[in-house]
Formats: sequence, C-alpha cells, structure tokens
Amino acid sequence: MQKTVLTYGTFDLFHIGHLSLLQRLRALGDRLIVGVSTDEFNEIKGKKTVVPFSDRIEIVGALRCVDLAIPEENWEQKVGDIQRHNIAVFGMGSDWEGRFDELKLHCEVVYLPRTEGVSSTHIRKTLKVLDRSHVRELKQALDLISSIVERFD
Ligand code: C2G
Repeated sequence: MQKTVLTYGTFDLFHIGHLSLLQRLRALGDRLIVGVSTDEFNEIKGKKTVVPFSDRIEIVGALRCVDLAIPEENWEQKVGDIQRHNIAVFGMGSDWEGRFDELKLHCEVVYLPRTEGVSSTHIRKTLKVLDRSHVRELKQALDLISSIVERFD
C-alpha cells in the first residue's frame, strides 16, 4: 500500500527552504502531493506574492520529489483532499506547529523544522534594497559626469 504525504503552501520565489521541506516530507512516504495556494486564496490569506499561481504550481509540479501538485483554493479543502488522495501523512513546516492538529482525526500530522535564514519575504526585501542602492550609484555616477562636463563649459 503506497504511503502518500500531503502538504500545502504558497511557494512564492521558490527557495531552498521550500525544497528542503518538500524533500523531507517526500522521504516520509512513497508519494508527495502538494497543494499550491492560488492567487485568490493568497488574497484571503493576506499574503502578497511576486510569482503568479500558474508559474508557482508548474515549478512545484516539476520537482522530482513532488508526484502531484494541486490548487489550494481555501482553508477547508484539506479533509476532502486527505480522503480523496488516501493521505497517510499531512506535514507542514514548524511555523505552523499545532495549527492543523484537528487533521489527526484523518491521518498522521507532522511539523518539520523550518529552514532558517531564508524566506520569500527576505528575498523580496533584498531585491528592493538592491534596486534602491542601484539608483543611488547611478545618481553618484551622474553627479560625477555632470561635474566633469561643467569643467569643459
Ligand atoms: N518553509 C520552510 N522554511 C522556510 C520557509 C518556508 O520550511 N524558510 C515551509 C513552510 O513552513 C511551509 C512551506 O515551506 O510549510 C511553504 O511555505 P509558504 O510558501 O510560506 O506557505 P504558507 O504561505 O505558509 O502556506 O494551508 C497552508 C498554507 O497554504 C501554507
């Protein structure tokens, strides 16, 4: 009997923390199914994303450790998904510790340690800073060029 593992997430700006979690979840069974939050559901979650749902689900679905990627459209679909896919283990990262314990009525529930030092939010903020410092460098270069040009006037 195949042991199927289930998890859900946004997986925006896919990074090593996401990959590490999915690989560890996959290692708990024979198959891994991942529910990827739709853009509409992220609105409900109050979560801002950079990468559109169509790309996020294609990236997750293409991973060697993922057997099936499905849309996550609401908070309530988990029990139905567990029954439909005959899920043995539901798992999430430790930032969700305790939040889905009611699912223990239907399958094993595990929370695995998050990967510290990386998050989509941090990546987004880093990109924003890079962009701003780039503008500052451009401005400094422009000021230098202007001062040189003035000498030739
Ligand atoms: N994660 C991790 N380490 C990180 C970042 C994320 O282990 N550095 C894990 C999270 O704990 C989560 C999964 O990766 O289990 C996906 O993270 P998000 O894309 O942020 O998912 P989230 O928005 O928390 O959505 O119904 C559940 C929700 O859809 C979960």
